[in-house]
Amino acid sequence: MESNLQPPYYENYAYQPENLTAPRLVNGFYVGQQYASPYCPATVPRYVPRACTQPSAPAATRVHPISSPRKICTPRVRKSLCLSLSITILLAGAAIAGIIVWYFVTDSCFGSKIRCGTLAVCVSPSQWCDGVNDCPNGEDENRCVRLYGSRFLLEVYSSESKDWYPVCYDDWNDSYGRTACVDMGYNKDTYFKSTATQLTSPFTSFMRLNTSADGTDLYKKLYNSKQCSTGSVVSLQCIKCGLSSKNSNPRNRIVGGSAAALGEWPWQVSLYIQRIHLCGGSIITPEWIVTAAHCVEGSYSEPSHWSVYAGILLQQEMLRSKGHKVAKIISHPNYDSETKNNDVALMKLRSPLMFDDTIGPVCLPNPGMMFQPEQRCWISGWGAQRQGGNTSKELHAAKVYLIESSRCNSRYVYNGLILSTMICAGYLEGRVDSCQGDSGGPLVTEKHALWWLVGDTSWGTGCASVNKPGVYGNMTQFTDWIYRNMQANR
Ligand code: 4AZ
Repeated sequence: MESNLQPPYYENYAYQPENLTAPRLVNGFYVGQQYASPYCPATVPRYVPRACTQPSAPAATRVHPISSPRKICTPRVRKSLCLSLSITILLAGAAIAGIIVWYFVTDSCFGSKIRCGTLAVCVSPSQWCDGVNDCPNGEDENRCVRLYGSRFLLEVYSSESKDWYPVCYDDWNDSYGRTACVDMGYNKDTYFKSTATQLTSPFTSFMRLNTSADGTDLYKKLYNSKQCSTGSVVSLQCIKCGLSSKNSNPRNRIVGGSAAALGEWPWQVSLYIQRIHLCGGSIITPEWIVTAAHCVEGSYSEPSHWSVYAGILLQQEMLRSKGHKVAKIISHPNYDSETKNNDVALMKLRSPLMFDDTIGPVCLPNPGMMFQPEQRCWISGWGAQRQGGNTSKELHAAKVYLIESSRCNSRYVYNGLILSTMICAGYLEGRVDSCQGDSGGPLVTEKHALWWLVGDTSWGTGCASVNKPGVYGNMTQFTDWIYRNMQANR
């Protein structure tokens, strides 16, 4: 589990117009709003040859004057020459040692090279997604596909032009769809469907399948093309997600919410430690739960201590059943317990959940998805129904609205504490909010008849107080990290 972003990476940010035409990347990098990325900046120093070996013999033995006339080479001159040579060699040695330490401690990928996962192996950008495994674990051939926007447009990264392209539906089939989903980090068993989508906007370049090409590697079969013969591109859904079997109840009775119905929020889970509900979570695949990093901090990071309950509304019912055991907990490596930056974690279950009307995954937001500045969302959980209260006996949910970060960061609200990995939702007038025990649980929105995970409940000053709305992990910032970890821990 590592934190550095690896191209071809793709971040999506809230509050951006969904643009299906404009290229999102320049030279393989997102050109929209960026947050400081620790990943190989363009300005890193160019590769410095490391073959700077020094003779290991004492400096004095290396001074061999070709001819040393006795008059010049007096003992005094020889002594000072030796001294200055020794100092020079010592300084050079220290500099080389420094460079070597720096090389291993910091990023060893000099110049424009890209690191293979967490290994000290680097490859050039043109080796990424070129159909050849150049990294020891093949990391350069993972994550070469992404789904773009709310219509799940399949896009493939081209190592040649260092950009993402939609894929022509010509000759596409479910087998290719499954391969692309597995590359993203999904299990092949969750594969849902590939559909032909008419592009409403003029793309100028596509990826096309050459079915007569040798081998089974999807990426070796793809080539750049100016058009698709069918005129349509692939829309790919790797999991049937975001379906609620009930229309959400618009009554506003969490704090200020109302009791939920079974199947209304089928992705909501209750996370238990020793028969006590501690946090909420959201199902994203049969095996993976998204929650908050602060829920699994310190002594709570031991997977065997946790039980996960899905498809149950009442806490007393959970106490009567066994729940699902947790195999692995992965906390965001850049989670900061002080600032709550990157407050997200993944739980991998020991056995997969069986999906039905009451248990099912929420959709992870795709890059390029737009949320309105005041998008209507919902929060749910078994958290307290008032500040300082007990966790609630039944699942509650409430309607909240996103609050723009500029507003949420204003002096009277959170005065600059809202980072790009956070998103505010609720009401500045108070009354409705998440509270203790809702942490890790979902902030969702409905778009194009599907429910999407916008955030995970993270923090706030009190609950439902004036000018102190709930703060959630900004899921659009975490999807790449989530896929990368699902991929690496399958
Ligand atoms: C908590 O401690 C917590 N009002 C969750 C949400 C909020 C505050 C605290 C937001 O779990």
